[in-house]
Amino acid sequence: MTIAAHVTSIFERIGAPVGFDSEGDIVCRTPIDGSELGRLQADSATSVGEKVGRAHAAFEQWRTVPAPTRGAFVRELGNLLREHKDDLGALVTIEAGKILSEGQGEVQEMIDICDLAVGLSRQLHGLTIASERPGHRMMEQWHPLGVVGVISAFNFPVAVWSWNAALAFVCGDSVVWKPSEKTVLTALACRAIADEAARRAGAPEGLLQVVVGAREVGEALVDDPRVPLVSATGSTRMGKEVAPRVAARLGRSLLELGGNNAAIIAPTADLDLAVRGIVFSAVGTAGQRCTSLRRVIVHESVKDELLQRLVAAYETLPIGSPLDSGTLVGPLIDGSAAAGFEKALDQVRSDGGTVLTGGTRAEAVEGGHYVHPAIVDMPEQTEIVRTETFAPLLYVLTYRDLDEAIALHNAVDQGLSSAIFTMDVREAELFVSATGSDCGIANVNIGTSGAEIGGAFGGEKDTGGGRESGSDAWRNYMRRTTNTINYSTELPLAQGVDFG
Ligand code: UN1
Repeated sequence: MTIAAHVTSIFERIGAPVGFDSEGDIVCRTPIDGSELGRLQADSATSVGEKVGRAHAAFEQWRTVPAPTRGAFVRELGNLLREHKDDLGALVTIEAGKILSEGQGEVQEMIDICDLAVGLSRQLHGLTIASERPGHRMMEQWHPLGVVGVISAFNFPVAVWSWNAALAFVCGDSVVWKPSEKTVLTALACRAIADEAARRAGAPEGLLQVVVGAREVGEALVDDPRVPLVSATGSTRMGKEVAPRVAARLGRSLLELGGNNAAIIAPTADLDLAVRGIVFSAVGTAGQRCTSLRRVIVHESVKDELLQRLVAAYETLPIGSPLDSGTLVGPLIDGSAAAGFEKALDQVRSDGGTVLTGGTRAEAVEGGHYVHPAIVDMPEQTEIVRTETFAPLLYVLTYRDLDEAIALHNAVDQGLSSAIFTMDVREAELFVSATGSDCGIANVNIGTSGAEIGGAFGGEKDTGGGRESGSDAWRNYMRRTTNTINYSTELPLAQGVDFG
């Protein structure tokens, strides 16, 4: 079966036509062999406006539905995702190029956030606060916010959408989703699944709208005053364009941008764990996660042994079609990603770095852009090391004392994820303390990628400051009201003001 035929049969099982249009200007491709899967019609600024209007009408109904009943819709969504896990996972593999297990893992991440959201639908709570006035009570309520704009990236085409959408739905919001132009098909499959869940749960039509296209489509969404929250995942450059536009109309943005994640390998590190953690984080999804490990900061006493073991592990990595079950490294998303990898390696060489393994093109599947993941030993943290290259390129830096390692660790613009491998409790605690890692995620004895959905996900500095997924991230999708209720017959004023 060709990959295109595989896609058609997946959509048949999901129960929705893909809606290909041979005249369309969006070309859907698979990075596996670069082949065209079909074309789709892009949205225009006008159709984006219409879809925002439909989402807004759905919101006005949805906000009147009790939150636990809204949870029933998300439960249906989670159940349908369970049913279609293999197919949707395979579609992620076909469109984003990640291996089957990671494609399915992404769908599992969606199922998990749906479960979390269903529970939350009975726990959307505010505080009761002591009033300074007799016969008064103060409380907070959290109300639905409105239409949430979600802009997602190619590398997590569905999970990141679901972190936003599952929470937004139980919070009483509707969603207008602009997926990456490289992964439109998975978005259309999710919309079909969400529409079916809404039918089964009796939720209003139009709660999820998908808009597809390039820059002007994103701009129409970002600029629309009916969208109080724009949640955007992608490059720091994209975030720096989106945030001021949203701010110009005093909207809110929730940003999850680039990372330049590092792991410190201390003298007492369990090297078996460290090697496995490093390889998964640096090479998983072919180094195309925002949480991918990009820098190893290793103590000089364990450097030789660590590098020997890492290089040996890298040299046996199975590279190939992500549809083959034995593959661990699939393709990069496109030719420009591969060119970016090669360009970074040229810079590494002129900065005095030594390529220990990889760094060349891999002959895997004709038409795809496959590379041998690279490890490079760097004499210092030059500009290229401080730059996020979205490919499997791992820099090695060496340290003598932990303060120096933490300083190197934090001396980059991004602040998403981080790790330390150590058996020394003082080092571990220092790393996760206020003077340790400056990232939103700081791990001990596990790698930088593969976070669970229960924690808040996101980071500081150029990563954009947003927190999505678990913990109290749901509050982003609601508006807070403070209510003071006077149940006395007097009207005392706060701060003791006397007004006659
Ligand atoms: C991303 O790369 O945008 O922690 C998200 C992880 C995944 C999510 C990554 N759960 O690696």
